[in-house]
Amino acid sequence: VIDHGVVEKTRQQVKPPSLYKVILHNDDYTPMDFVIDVLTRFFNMQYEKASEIMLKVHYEGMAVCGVFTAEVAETKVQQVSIYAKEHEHPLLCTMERA
Ligand code: TYC
Repeated sequence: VIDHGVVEKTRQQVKPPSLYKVILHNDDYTPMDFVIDVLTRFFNMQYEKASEIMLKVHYEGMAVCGVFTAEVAETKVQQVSIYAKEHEHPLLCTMERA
């Protein structure tokens, strides 16, 4: 019996995207209500979850607000930074590889 089927060997060429943690940092000046507003506005959190994360940042110095692909994480960092500047608050938002 002769098998004329085509032999194909494919590489796994689609790798999962790298993920990034978006981090909020504490400072002494940004009002607590503003941080809660940021978390509800840009991270789609309910008020209760936003309050919890805000307090974690306040007491522990920083907290992860979410984990995203690079482009989404970069957009979140930009949106938060611009929004904080517009309101003249020193709130710092950064990202790091998850
Ligand atoms: N530490 C701030 C205050 O006491 C509140 C605060 C929370 C600031 C979280 C920044 O990412 C932050 N008003």
